[in-house]
Amino acid sequence: MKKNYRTGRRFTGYLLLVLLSFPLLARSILTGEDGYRLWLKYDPISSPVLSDKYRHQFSHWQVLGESQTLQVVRQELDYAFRGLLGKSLPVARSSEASLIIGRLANLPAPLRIEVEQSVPASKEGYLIKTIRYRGKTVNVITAKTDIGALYGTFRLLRQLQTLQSVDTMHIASEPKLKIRVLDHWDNLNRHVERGYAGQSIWDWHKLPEYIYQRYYDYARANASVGINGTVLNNVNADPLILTPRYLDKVTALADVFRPYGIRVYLSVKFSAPQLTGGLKTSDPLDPAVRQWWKNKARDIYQKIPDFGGFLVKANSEGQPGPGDFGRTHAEGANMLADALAPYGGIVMWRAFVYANEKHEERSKQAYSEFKPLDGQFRDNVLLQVKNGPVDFQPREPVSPLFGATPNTSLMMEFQITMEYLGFSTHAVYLGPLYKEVLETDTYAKGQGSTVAKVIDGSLFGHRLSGIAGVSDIGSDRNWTGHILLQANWYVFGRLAWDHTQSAAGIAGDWIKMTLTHDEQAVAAIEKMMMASREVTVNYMTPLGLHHIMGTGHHYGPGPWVDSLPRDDWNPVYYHKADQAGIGFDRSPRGVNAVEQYFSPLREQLSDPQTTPEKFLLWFHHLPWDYKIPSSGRTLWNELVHRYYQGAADVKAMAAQWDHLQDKLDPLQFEQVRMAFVIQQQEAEWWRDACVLYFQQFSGQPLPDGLEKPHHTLAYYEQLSFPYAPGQGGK
Ligand code: BDP
Repeated sequence: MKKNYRTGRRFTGYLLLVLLSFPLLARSILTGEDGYRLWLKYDPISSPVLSDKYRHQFSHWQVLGESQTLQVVRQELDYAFRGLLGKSLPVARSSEASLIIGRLANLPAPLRIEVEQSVPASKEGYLIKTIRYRGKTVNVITAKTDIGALYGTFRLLRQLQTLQSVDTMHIASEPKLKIRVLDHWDNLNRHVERGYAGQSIWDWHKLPEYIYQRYYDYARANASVGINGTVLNNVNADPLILTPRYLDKVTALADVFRPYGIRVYLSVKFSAPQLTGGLKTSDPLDPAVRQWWKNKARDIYQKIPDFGGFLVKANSEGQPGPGDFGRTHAEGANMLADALAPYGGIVMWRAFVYANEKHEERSKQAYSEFKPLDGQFRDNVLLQVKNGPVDFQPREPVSPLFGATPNTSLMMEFQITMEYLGFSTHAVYLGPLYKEVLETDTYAKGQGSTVAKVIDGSLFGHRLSGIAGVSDIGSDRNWTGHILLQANWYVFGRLAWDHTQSAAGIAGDWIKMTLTHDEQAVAAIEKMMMASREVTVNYMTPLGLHHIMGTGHHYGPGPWVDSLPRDDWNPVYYHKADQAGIGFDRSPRGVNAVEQYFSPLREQLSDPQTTPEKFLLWFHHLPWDYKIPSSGRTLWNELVHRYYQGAADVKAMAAQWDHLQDKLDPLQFEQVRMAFVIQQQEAEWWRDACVLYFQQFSGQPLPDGLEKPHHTLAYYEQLSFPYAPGQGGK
């Protein structure tokens, strides 16, 4: 009996183990696309008709020339054809080729004469053209440079990846912005400040010898969307990066990236001459300091002849800068610019400055600091301005600096990483945010003076132009911690190349290249992506609220935080909720931040009635019973409505995703599904915490019929997250 009993128990134990491990086993062998291949999957084209067509059209191909870049073209094309079309297509001699790729100068004369008129003037532009040549149909990809030919090649591949017609192609394209960089906030210990996708992809310890395949794949992905630069290290820079040992490591990466048209840049610490150079000062007017930077530039260019230049965060959030020596930002930037100029390098000098001593409202400080310096910067300096005047919030009006410095080239700084938008578990497609900013009219030179025209140089006739995106890339298998967030890297690159493209169109391309070709699924996911940013604004910071997230790590809601040493680090400073109402009065009756904008924007934003609702509480402190024009609701009811709507929309998005399961790769599906579980919880957390907190001031009930908050306000206030990822200062 006893034995039986024990056997029985063992049997039950086994059964339990088998039953329990079955789902585990099933999960553990879930195979599929883990996201590593990004949008360059090149899986076989499912339509046999199209596949045949492409095969026929490109039956024999030839790349003219032998540079490293053209080797890359050959490899990519062969790899892509093998994947997309199921077999290698033969490489041909010119006389029989149906696809010819090469720099204009390398084309046979008759072919060159045929196409040269249509080749874009810029060095990076390309032409893809189907022509009749020697009695045959020939497709030509050509450009002024090999890099242009590489961009053209990726463009052709996109036609195939998105199943477009290639019958008679005439695609001419060139970038609207010259400098198109990713800014990595990566520390030398591989911690990524505001990074949510694992460690830094740069394994500094193993460089320069050990070169991961990932470095090449990073370069391929960037080149495929036209990103032509990378700032390898954090703006809160470690001075060690400029020491010979690290420069050798940087050189190794620059060598990997060069054939892909990607230049390497470094963030530098302004006090490096003292910290690593042994000098007594870092005063930009001191001859020894100036010489130190000149020598440093010379050393760098000896190793990296195409080095891009420096990115500098100075006199901001504790970073050293020219102000420490009584000098202006222009004097600081120009010293570095002079050191780099002989080699063609540039300085990207950040305008994200608010730690000065003026005690002026934070949103006004960058303008006050830099506007008076307009015209004082060297030609090879770009002032790098964050899109909004405070800090990468889910929504901000544009920085008033755009358009305010006609004699200084401004570049855009966007955040791609999701510091203020839910880290790597909230599905937020940033295309609409970028477009909203780029299309905003500054009225700097009358109507039509969009931010895009300011930064592309066309408004004021600047030669140098640029855009930077703070990268969301890490060493996670799927690069960005969430498959859908790969789209933000992608859309950043595509808009950097051509800001006139639509966010929806780019999303559509990305979905087809990354997720599925199923038409219904593409349409559903595109719709979801396009709505996603507004959804998140609603459950985090509706109606112009901003900077009410948890302190330090910026994870989750923290509108109650009021204990930080500087006023303008505290969420209470930004929402200013009290019994009378909520919002920050930046109108002429308040801190008058609107004065920094051009007319008629200034007047429009001065009056709540003419201020777009999305910016209402950014510019105005309004009573709780203020009537919201579009809905007729009171401000309190509208606020609550938005919070609830945002959370409900996330639920709907998650349900929509579940619905698409059989149209998607199992692994991609599952990754996003799990992230949606978290996003739903966190959207409700945001909603409940904010509504309860603001309710203390409004003193009004929740409108009828709404689900009760899950916990008390006290519960939300005591939550703490010491290990939230991505924090600064690590
Ligand atoms: C803030 C980030 C901080 C960055 C800073 C910057 O919280 O980690 O160092 O921006 O852009 O948003 O310099």
